Amino acid sequence: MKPFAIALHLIISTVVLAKKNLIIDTDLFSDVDDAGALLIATTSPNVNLLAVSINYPSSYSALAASAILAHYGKAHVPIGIPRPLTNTTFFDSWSFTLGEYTSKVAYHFSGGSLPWGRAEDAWDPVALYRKVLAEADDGSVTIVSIGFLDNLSVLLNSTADAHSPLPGRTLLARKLSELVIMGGSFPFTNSTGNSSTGSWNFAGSDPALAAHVVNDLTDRSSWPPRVRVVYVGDDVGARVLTGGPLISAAAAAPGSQLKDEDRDPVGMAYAWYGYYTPRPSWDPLAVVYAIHGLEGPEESGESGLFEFGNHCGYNRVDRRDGTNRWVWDEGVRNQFFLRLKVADERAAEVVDDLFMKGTFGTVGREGKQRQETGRCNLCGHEEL
Ligand SMILES: *[C@@H]1O[C@H](CO)[C@@H](O)[C@H](O)[C@H]1NC(C)=O
Ligand SMILES: *[C@@H]1O[C@H](CO)[C@@H](O)[C@H](O)[C@H]1NC(C)=O
Ligand SMILES: *[C@@H]1O[C@H](CO)[C@@H](O)[C@H](O)[C@H]1NC(C)=O
Ligand SMILES: *[C@@H]1O[C@H](CO)[C@@H](O)[C@H](O)[C@H]1NC(C)=O
Ligand SMILES: CC(=O)N[C@H]1CO[C@H](CO)[C@@H](O)[C@@H]1O
Repeated sequence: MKPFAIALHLIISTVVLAKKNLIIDTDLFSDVDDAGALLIATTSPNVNLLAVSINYPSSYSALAASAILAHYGKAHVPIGIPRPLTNTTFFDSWSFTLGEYTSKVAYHFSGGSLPWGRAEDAWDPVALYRKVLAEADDGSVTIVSIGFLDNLSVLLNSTADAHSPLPGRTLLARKLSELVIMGGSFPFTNSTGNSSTGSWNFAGSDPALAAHVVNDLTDRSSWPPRVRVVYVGDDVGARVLTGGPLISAAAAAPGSQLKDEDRDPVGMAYAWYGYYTPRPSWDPLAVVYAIHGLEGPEESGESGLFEFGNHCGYNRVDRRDGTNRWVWDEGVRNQFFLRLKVADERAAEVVDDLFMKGTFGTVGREGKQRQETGRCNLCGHEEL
């Protein structure tokens, strides 16, 4: 090979090597940042998305995930959801300001492996996990949990099936490279008075199952130290408000010049859910870390986007209420909690940039609508 060809080959192999096998476990339902996280994961050139596991049983969650995956050209990525399915839609009984988006995305952007009305065709989440893990190379999979831990608890307890003879926990420990868990407060839940409330992802469904998964990870006889566990606490994304540029560009209000086919499902989701207002970035930042590590994407700058808040120890969740606290054990060196290393505004720019590039700037995207119409009024990028 000529030097140039060798250099090119090296670059290409590095890019191929850098692709991360990712599984996303999401409660795509009660907040819209899960949709933003899916946008980043489906449009990142660094990701090989193996599966999307949904941990909330609304049929609209599965259909919306399918619509989003298909829109960004990832219709082939399998989707799992627990049964029995309901047709529940989100209702904001906390502040009466938030809107519902999954049924609307599912209906208006219907597509992919689970088009409108076909939610029952989705995988059982645990069967899907077991299949995808069994097929992956050892130590090659990153799971990013951006919702409840229920399905992971069922997976841990699962036994041999057609996909693998291994118990769930052994299968996971063998295949995982990194487990990224969005949820918790670090180093501990601030319980003042009698109102100790755990983080949403730990307490919002079944705190005992969140405790089962998190506390199991400290069992060193089952979890090899090479499996890294990283917690993205509530503080990391809480004040990183994103989605604004995406809403303006791809989800302009009715009556604007924007053509229907140029609307973006995730932009519309942000518009519907937050009423045209940006949202915190808990889940997008968890996915950004899972893909890019501490440095973040190249947009983050020299110093990197995140840092670890600890050098040792592990997390402990209370099974009664989902509260958590860090145990500073010098003997445990594979578990970390994340802190933002840059200002909230800077982190927001990085996330918004990924949203915009994902929606408008992906080279070779198979997104069906734009491919058919061959145009994109709002794109500032020549590759489209
Ligand atoms: C949900 O809605 C679909 C479509 O209208 C219907 O076929 C299905 O039976 C409903 N499921 C439940 C649990 O109500
Ligand atoms: C899995 O097993 C543990 C006990 O080993 C139990 O506490 C937990 O509830 C089980 N998970 C599910 C989803 O049943
Ligand atoms: C815990 O919360 C209380 C009330 O919001 C606050 O005054 C206190 O500073 C907090 N403590 C810590 C350690 O964050
Ligand atoms: C906590 O609960 C106890 C007993 O239920 C009650 O007497 C006390 O007033 C409560 N404290 C606060 C700060 O709510
Ligand atoms: C929150 C939730 O829906 N958890 C489910 C995870 O998956 C198992 C079965 O695969 C269900 O029984 C749980 O309800």
